[in-house]
Amino acid sequence: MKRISLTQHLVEEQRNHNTIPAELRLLIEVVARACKTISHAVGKGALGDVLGSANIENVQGEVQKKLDIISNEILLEANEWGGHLAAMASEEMETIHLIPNRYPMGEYMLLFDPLDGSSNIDVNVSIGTIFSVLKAPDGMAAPTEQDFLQPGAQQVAAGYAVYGPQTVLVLTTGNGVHCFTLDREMGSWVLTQSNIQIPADTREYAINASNARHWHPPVTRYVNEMLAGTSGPREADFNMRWIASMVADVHRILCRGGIFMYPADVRDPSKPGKLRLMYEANPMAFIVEQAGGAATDGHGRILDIQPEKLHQRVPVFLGSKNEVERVTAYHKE
Ligand code: AHM
Ligand code: MG
Repeated sequence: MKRISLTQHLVEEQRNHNTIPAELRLLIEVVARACKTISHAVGKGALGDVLGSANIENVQGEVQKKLDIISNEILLEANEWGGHLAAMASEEMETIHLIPNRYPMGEYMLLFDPLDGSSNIDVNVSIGTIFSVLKAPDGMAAPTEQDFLQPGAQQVAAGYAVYGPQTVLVLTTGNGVHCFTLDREMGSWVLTQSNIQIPADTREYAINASNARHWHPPVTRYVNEMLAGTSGPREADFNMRWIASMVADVHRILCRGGIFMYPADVRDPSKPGKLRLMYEANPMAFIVEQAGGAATDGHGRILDIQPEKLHQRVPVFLGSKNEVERVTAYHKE
């Protein structure tokens, strides 16, 4: 098999489709390199003194793990000096991170969830990094939080890495979704799947069912109909999977189809769901749509939402198109 490296893929995509200018290519390669470093730290586990809590709360009010902080630092340091970025924003930081003025400023803005699936870090279950790339508004002098508040449809690139039995990087620049596997001996990303397509139909769903008593009626109806199996209105049996790492759940859906849900519920109206629009929902929605799937907040397309706050939360329904459309239709009835 002829091996195509991430660099070769990016160069060829630029040559053939003109979607990856040099600065964006640098950005993607720097993020991919940072993911390699994070993968290495994750893989050390107890041998690396990286497990456990850092006993600090982040802006979301969640206690940070040591690896959350380490991964955040790795991404910040890797991306500061290249001249490709104007600013960064992270799920783990309250405010945006400006590029120190000893370095040149570029035209892109990078957002990330440095280590998604934090509750799985200490128990050796797959976790990952999610990232999203926006263009700085024309004529922007000093970046502000406001400059980041662009609908997901304006992303120029998005991707995630999964640190699991294999370390993989999944990427889109708006021209399909491609997967690279980390060759751990060589330290290089090798293209292992191009133009991934999510099947439109599925018999597999993912939701944290422990919240069932708090769900809104359309979600309860949708899940109950699946639970009813062959004798219910769907006339089919469904399987359930919940890894509690969005990266790993979404990756499974990219590989074999499925629907992933983190709905809003009747509890705190100021927290519609758990997942964050800018660091989780938008990049995953971009990837899923590019793979032929769909992503909504139960009402409309996630990528069309005009963000109001950097850390805003959003309900998420994504994956196989026909199922996402069905649960979205239930919200309209
Ligand atoms: P995190 O970014 O703090 O890790 O939280 C996001 C994670 C997602 O990866 C996952 O889908 C969800 O939280 C799991 O939630 P729950 O704890 O309700 O199972
Ligand atoms: Mg997360």
